[in-house]
Amino acid sequence: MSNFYLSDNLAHLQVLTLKQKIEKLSERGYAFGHQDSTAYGVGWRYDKESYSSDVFKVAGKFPLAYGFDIGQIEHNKDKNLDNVPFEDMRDLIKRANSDGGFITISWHADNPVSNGDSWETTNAVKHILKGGSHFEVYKNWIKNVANFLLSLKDEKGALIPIAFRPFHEMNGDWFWWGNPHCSTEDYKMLWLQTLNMLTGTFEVHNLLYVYSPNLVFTAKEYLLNYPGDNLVDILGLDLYQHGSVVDFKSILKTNVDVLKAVAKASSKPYALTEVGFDKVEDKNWWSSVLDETVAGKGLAWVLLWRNDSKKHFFIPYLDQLSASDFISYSKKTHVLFLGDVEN
Ligand code: BMA
Repeated sequence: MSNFYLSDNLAHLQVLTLKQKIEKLSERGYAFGHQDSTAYGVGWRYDKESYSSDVFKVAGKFPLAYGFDIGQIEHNKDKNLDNVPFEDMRDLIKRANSDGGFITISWHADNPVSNGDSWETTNAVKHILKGGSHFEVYKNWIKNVANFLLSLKDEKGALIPIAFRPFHEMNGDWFWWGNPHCSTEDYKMLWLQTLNMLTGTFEVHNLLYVYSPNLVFTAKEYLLNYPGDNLVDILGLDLYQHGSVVDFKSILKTNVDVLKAVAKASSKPYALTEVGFDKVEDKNWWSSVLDETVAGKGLAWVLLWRNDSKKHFFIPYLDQLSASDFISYSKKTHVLFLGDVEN
């Protein structure tokens, strides 16, 4: 059931249109998504001359959902934490958008108190809330985030709508915004403060807000840090295979069922905002593990993580063990790639 409510009540029309596009496509299947898909892959990097993706190299089609990460924009750096120049990222976002794809952005922010990276877990959340010692530092970071988001314009000069996914996997212990390092109240306050700063102070109105915990077993766990129905547009979930195929299928099923139940109760679209099996060491992973578990569940998109190198990748490269299954999988009519839905 769709509704017109958005977390940002001044959101531009194209934000609502994106939400509706996402809802509509989820009636037919799920969008296939990939992180940094066109920025680099195994053995290559984008160089302005050639536009590609490991998804395209193997399956002959581009993804429908494009993930990017703005970690390091907080310091106004030229490149993100994985060495993608922000200038290129902007061009790739424009291209994906004009081709009919949609964009989701995560933010592996550094620790604002210790200046370590996202995985440096010195307590920081309470210090960046209003009244805290690092509030001004944080505000300045959000200004840099806002400037980047406001620079994403299409060829007609209209702002590109983005499914923004800050402070993800907050129920894990690996990021400074994770549960052991801040209370759930402070997490929710951080979400509200960030949304208010972006929309109010810096007038960013091209975002849908996506909430994405990691592994859960119950709806109660899923909702532990949930900022509220009026502050979230899309419900997400991140989950990776670490153990056996059998275990992962059962965990994935539980997680998708929880996600679906919570999302149905709040009438919001839902997605697997990160998923994958690093190095895909299973020949039939795409058809027999991923699709068999997630097909027909009403998910809006399923986003595989990045293809960094032969040591860290989530999409097969040519000749990789799972490449031929990936090709069959990509032909399924409910797995939606670029060109499969009307712009
Ligand atoms: C992680 C890994 C890291 C990367 C980070 C942000 O899951 O892929 O290598 O820096 O995501 O993209």
